[in-house]
Amino acid sequence: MTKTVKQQVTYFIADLHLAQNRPDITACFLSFLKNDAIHAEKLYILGDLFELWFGDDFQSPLNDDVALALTELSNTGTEVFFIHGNRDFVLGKDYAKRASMQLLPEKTTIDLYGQKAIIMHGDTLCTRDVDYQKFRKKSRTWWWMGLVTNLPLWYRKRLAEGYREKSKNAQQMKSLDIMDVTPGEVIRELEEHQCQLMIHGHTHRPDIHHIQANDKDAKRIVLGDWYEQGAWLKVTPEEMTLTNSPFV
Ligand SMILES: [Mn+2]
Repeated sequence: MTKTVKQQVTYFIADLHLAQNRPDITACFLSFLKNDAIHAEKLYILGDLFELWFGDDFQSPLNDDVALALTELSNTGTEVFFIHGNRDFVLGKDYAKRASMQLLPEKTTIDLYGQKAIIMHGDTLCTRDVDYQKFRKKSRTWWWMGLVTNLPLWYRKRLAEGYREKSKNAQQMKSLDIMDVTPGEVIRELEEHQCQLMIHGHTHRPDIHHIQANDKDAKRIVLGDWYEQGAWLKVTPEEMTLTNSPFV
């Protein structure tokens, strides 16, 4: 495997929602890995890489292609990190290993070219969505995880698909406000972790927000989703840029 020379570049992506029936998204992702991420030192995937995850024992051409492409990227010297999203939170150590991704805790602080940043999927910031937070709390417990991962695969598929339908319907009923982050929760996290920079996805509202935390200027960067185009945040020691890339 040939190592390639890496630039001082770090990429962040989230909410690709890769699915068998959306080859356009997968194609855009694979081209991003080959043409962009390959030049970077690090790639952080902040959750919802997959639309659904039934368990690491579920084999599909899509899961294989993604694992292979990420492994090829890692082999060139680009480090790949993964934080779970609400769609793929049962993605486990086995698949992470196959895809050469390093699993990170749901809230992680990193050194981003001299600046401390907190990174996460972003669903925990939506505290006004009480029903979802209740489900989240339950589904992250060891007993729930143990229970679910021991069910037969066909039953897990049915559960996951049912969960997606339910959450889609519930989302239509909820106000746009509830679906966005709670501003106070953002500030609380920045202050708890003594950070002036937060990067997350989940809300599908890409933007760079200038806010105040710890009595100083702070930034909250929201990553875009991949439903209509590729979307990533490129960070260098000089700048941070949100970019869209049309599907070809
Ligand atoms: Mn999400």
